[in-house]
Amino acid sequence: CLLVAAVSRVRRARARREAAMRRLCKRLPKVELHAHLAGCARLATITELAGEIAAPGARAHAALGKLTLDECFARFGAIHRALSTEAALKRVAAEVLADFAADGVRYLEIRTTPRALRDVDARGYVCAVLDSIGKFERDAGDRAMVVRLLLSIDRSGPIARADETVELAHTLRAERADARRLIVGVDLSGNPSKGRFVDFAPALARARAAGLPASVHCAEVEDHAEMDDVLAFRPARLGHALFLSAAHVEALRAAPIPIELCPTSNLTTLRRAHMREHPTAARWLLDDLRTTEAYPVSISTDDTGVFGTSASAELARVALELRLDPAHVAHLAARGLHDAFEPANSREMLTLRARCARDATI
Ligand code: 6MZ
Repeated sequence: CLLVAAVSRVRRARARREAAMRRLCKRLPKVELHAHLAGCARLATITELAGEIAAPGARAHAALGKLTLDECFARFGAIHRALSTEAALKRVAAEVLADFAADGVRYLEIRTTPRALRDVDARGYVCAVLDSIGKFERDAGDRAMVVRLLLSIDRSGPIARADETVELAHTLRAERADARRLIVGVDLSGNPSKGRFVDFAPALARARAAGLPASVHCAEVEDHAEMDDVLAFRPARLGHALFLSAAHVEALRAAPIPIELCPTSNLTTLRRAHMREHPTAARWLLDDLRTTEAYPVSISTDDTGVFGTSASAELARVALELRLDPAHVAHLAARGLHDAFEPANSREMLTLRARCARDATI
């Protein structure tokens, strides 16, 4: 009887500690560098849009749980079928920005793959996203959240489309002042089992030459030869970076490239249960706790809708499972600000850095 009482006291204390950590993670100013627009669409909205146009398969989006990478990509296909008009895109974009801001994200780099919808072409798609960001800025103000945009290149698509996306970024930046300010980089993503990095490297290099740095999804599946190519290219940031050889780890330690770590997304597709089994976290975050020599890692959501998560939930997951202390959590929450594609000395960045420092009290 005494033992039962002691166990339940310990459980209650743990539940209180966890609730306090979740509250802290929600309250802290956060930076989100790796979020795909369509993957962050609200489940309810996609289900509603799918109902409107009766897109077969989109309703299957409802069941969360263990997803293989292939199942994730089937789900993106279903979301894309539901998200098929300019109005739907603007609605989803507005909701995604509102959700991140409400969760306490203060700097968001949202990324999306330009594509033709039923009523607009790829250019119209990007313009609709820019308009949505503009509306958010007018309604909420950049005091709420600074938003920037990366244009994604889908590695499972044709190389010609990658060239078109880079071209589109240049054209829009030349023609629209908001595009010049908001489009700050490109991303290479898409099904990692399809396409080859080297085929897309020339488009990424052209973007870089024109001032648009790249974040590259890499080592989401095991392919050491491709990771060699990615490291030789030296993108400005790496997404995931899960399956690395000893030589890759050594090269990154010698010359770090910031890593965007997506806890729930990775554990789901790797079918692992605990952050200690997360290869990127175990290698870079836990090491840093021991050495204080911080490798540049930021915590991201990847796809809040598909993985049923949020920026504060990802931070809390890392904090609780790796038993981080509040000071470390506060540091990690806004860590990504150092690796943002928005220039470090821009007016927005200077204001933001000061504001995050002020609000990151624990
Ligand atoms: C690779 C991913 C991804 O661009 O239509 N995407 N690519 N790995 C991941 N991890 C699970 N999560 C999302 O958003 C959806 C697209 O983002 C990429 C895929 O290309 C997906 O189709 P947008 O806004």
